Amino acid sequence: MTVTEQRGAYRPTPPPAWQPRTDPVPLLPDAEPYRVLGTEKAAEADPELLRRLYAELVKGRRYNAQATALTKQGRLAVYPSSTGQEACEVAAALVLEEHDWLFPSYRDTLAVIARGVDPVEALTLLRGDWHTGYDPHEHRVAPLSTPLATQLPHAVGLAHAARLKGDDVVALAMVGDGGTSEGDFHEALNFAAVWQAPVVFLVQNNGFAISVPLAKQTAAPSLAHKAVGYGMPGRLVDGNDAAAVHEVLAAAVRRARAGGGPTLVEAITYRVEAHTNADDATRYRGDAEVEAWKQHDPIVLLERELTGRGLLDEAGVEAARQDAETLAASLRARMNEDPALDPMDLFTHVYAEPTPQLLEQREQLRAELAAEAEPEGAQR
Ligand SMILES: Cc1ncc(C[n+]2csc(CCOP(=O)(O)OP(=O)(O)O)c2C)c(N)n1
Repeated sequence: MTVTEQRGAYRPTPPPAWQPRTDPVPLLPDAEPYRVLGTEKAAEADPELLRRLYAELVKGRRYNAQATALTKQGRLAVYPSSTGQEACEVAAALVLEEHDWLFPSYRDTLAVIARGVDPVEALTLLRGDWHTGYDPHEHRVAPLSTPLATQLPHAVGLAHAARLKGDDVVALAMVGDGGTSEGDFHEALNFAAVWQAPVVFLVQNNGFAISVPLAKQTAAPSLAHKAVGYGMPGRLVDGNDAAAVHEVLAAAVRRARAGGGPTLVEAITYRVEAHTNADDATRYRGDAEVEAWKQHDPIVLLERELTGRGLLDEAGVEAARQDAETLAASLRARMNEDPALDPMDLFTHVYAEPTPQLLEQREQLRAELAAEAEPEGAQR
């Protein structure tokens, strides 16, 4: 038989040991982001939960505005506003049990305070003070992470360890669309799926990584599709629909708690403000785009649903606004007090056992401070 005849007769068969590891079809995200508000599904949502979400969204929006104002007054070094993304922030916090863990990024202050962290302590890092500012163990909230995606392997490690110990803990880790390009994102998702760790990954796709639009970040059909490559379900949700985000995250948390493994949730949302107070967003995007997203505002969507169904009246709207004003007033007053800082704290908690160099530097600073504290003329 000639080679050509052999080729003609060749029937490809898979290598003997090969079979698909899992059926990819159930892992695929839906074609459209999941929505609840303004659809028939809204009737099934718990009215109490919707009202709670609403109150937190209104407070969150006011907190964002106040924190941004504090940067202009020199009271806060930097603030990455989550205006427009409040539904993701609040749903992520409310969906967890007290004994679960939240792993936020620098943009997620609202999720952190909605989980119970003191609103001023949550800003410590962004104020330029030392360390995290709050005790991560008190409310089970990891430090706000500035290095992109590094919080994700931490979340996986904690969740996996908890499972090994038999603790009923779920970790919810938040990351931006830009963060999905980091190696840490890949490593975290891979480990989580291989170990079936009880983790929920929430990607807030807000359109930009500073000035870099999503189109330059990935060629994937959606960020949720990335889940399939790791062997976990990917879910797409309207990130401005608080009821939908809560429902999708709640299902993912239940699945993780029951031993079903991790889920990747991509919430489609929009960063209405600039990246931080140090950014000029008009240099890379137009007003028309921002305006279009403002028409799909998370607070308006929920308020319309609640008032339309008689679950919220004008007095309720006013009460939520008043609560938000009280929070903002307290934030203003407390942030306008100069924090009492001890420069020697610089050396605390760097290492369990300070290095000789650190000890030497500590003594240098102590001597400098003591010399400064001496009364005028005493040094001459
Ligand atoms: C490892 C790392 N690389 C680069 C940066 C600089 N940086 C800070 S924010 C940012 C954009 C992140 O965008 P995205 O993940 O979409 O989150 P968003 O700010 O939109 O919430 C970059 C590149 C960083 N903080 N960490």
